[in-house]
Amino acid sequence: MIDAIFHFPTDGTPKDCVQIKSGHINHTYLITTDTGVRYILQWINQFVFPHVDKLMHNMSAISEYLRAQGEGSSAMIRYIDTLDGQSYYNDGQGGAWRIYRFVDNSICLQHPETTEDFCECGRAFGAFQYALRDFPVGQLEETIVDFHNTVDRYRQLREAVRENRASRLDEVGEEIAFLLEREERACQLHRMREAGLLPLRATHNDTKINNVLFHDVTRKAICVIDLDTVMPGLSAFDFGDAIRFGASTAAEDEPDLRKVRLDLELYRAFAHGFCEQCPSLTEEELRALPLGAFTMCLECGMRFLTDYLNGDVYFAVDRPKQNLDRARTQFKLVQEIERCWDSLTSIIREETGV
Ligand code: GN1
Ligand code: MG
Repeated sequence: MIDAIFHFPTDGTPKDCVQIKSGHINHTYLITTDTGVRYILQWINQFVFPHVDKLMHNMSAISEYLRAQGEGSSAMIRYIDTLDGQSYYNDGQGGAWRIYRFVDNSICLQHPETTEDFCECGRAFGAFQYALRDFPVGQLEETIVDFHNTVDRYRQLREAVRENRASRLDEVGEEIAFLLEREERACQLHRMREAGLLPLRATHNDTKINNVLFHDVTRKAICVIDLDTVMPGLSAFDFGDAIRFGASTAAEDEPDLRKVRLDLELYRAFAHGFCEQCPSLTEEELRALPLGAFTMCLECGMRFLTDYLNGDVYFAVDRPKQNLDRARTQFKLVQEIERCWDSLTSIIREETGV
């Protein structure tokens, strides 16, 4: 049993502990007590999130706000304070831990099993964004500075190329050329954000389908989870990141690129659910959604490639070259988006009238 759990009040004595292997940053465990109550225990990676207090501040600001709005607003899990009243447990050895009660009847999908699942995922993230439409974004701490600043991500790539810490540069010439050719377009949303051409929203920033809890019987979304990266951002990022992960026909680290395609029916299903539940999106925001998909695939691929060059220090890997495979699937998706561009824009038009 992991000692950290004993620093929280639990119903019964912790008995079983199983690690849940999803996510590349934090570690997650399912704990069951002798009275059959289940908890999710998480170890927060402080290399990635050095300011755990900022992150927990955002959680409580958002949950208080949503609760005050009452019924109809997006549901949220509740973290449980430690026995001495802290929002997380500091184990004194660099580890920060937190828990919440497992949500009964909930399941987590690694991939949409039907288009309806993905439409429902869109509804969940759309509703989340809509519930926070008037949230004062200035109250949010930036848990990771410059998280979706694509200009800065290019700077980090160039630094990794210069330093070539893991001596892997020779392998990735083609990938680097691919990124440099697309730099201007990849940075377009960031520049529009800086110029104030798109509204700054409280965005989730990690909208993979496995960050939505579904009801195991009804398949309706219960709530969105993993709010560590909720920060001021663009709606197109949330839309695009969900498409990046959920509308791909293959796993994020699939080595056989022939299997990686963009599924337009899934794209449409997500767009339908997202826009239906987030009627506050402006016309400019709706028009920016396809560019959000392009930007998120490219940026995420660039982050995987940068980490590969740095020696896999950020994203957890369980085999060699996994980060390179991840980068390549993202670049294949970028090519798919370029190839299907007209369909992507007309689907948004058909779904929203814009
Ligand atoms: C990371 O750990 P996970 O899977 O929730 C990453 C996201 C990436 C994602 C790629 C804080 O999220 O930004 O899109 O991997 N989170 C952080 O799968 O960097
Ligand atoms: Mg996550």
